[in-house]
Amino acid sequence: MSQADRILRACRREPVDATPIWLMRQAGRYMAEYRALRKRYSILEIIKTPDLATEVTLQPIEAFNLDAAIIFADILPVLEGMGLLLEFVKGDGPVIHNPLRTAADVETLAVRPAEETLHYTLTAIQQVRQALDGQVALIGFSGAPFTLASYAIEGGSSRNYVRAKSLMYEQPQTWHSLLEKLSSTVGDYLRAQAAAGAQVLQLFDSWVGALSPADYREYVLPHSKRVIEIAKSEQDVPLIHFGTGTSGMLPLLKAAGGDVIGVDWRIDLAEAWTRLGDDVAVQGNLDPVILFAPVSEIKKQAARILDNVKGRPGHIFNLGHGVLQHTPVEHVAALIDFVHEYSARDG
Ligand code: 1CP
Repeated sequence: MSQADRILRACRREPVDATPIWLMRQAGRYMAEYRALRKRYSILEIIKTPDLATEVTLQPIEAFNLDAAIIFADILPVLEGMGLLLEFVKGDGPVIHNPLRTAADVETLAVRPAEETLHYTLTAIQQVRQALDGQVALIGFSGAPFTLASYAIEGGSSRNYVRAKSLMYEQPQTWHSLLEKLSSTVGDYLRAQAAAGAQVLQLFDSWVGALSPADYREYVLPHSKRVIEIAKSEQDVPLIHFGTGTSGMLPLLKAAGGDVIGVDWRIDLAEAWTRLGDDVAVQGNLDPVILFAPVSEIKKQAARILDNVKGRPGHIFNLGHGVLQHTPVEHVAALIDFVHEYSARDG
């Protein structure tokens, strides 16, 4: 069974020879190869140059025994295509220079096809697919409407989402019109990534756990649902629906859609799966900080997760969120090999 088959089968809850593993943010600053390239190019230059994006996507594939690659891109360039001015400021993270505050701001946002605005990522996907030659699966991704709206309204990262939530409660019509534009754009972007060769899609709703379940249901769920419907409208590509801090709303994430639900480390994976039900796969859920612990502790914690789901078909091993900067590279290698060895099954 190829590594690509392993993860594609797990998405469909079919038996596999060993639990597939990939890591969110598996390319990035904890790798020397990435830091070397970042000395010469900004993150947006890498993302917008298909040869560079291809090279970075393949760095962790060459270094580790991963079952999937994730296309090197970011969730925020999609906002540029809609008319927002994005910059990654050294040390400060992303900044949107013209954040959305009013109904008039939202009116000006453009909804354009991904082939026009994000062609560089679609080209990179074609190149990576060719390089991987069917051995390792390729994952495409996008930010989800809520998480993107939070950056577009706040103008950057946020702790409490006061501006975003205020707009949601004070101007619900403006909020829904923004999320409709985002869901059309994001759904189309994911559809285009599958058409370009992405074999699995992941929808990152990283910050949606900031909402109560009731607010998620009212203000977000219909829009995420629409994204997933559009994403799968041409091809039945498996989709992973991911968020953090979502233990109290897992069934709502599932109701919005996805073949696989991403689970963070704040809940036992078996408990999460019980809440979700049998008819969906799960991804997760090691705390990214465990990778700073001694290898013996990493193995103990990874074994606990694997024991927790007892080889039940439909588990993709991952962290509960992205690999952190300064994570020891040899710990990442040890985790990946351990998950394969410990979960190896006959057949
Ligand atoms: O070189 C750098 O500046 C390093 C930081 C970096 C990297 C490696 C940023 C800036 N983006 C990326 C690439 C990236 N972003 C990937 C690559 C593919 C892979 O996983 O290997 C992915 C999947 C993302 C997605 C992303 N960007 C998310 C969702 C995932 C998550 O971690 O929750 C989010 C929230 C972003 C926004 C973003 N991009 C970068 C920064 C510093 C931030 C802000 C994060 C925050 O608000 O705290």
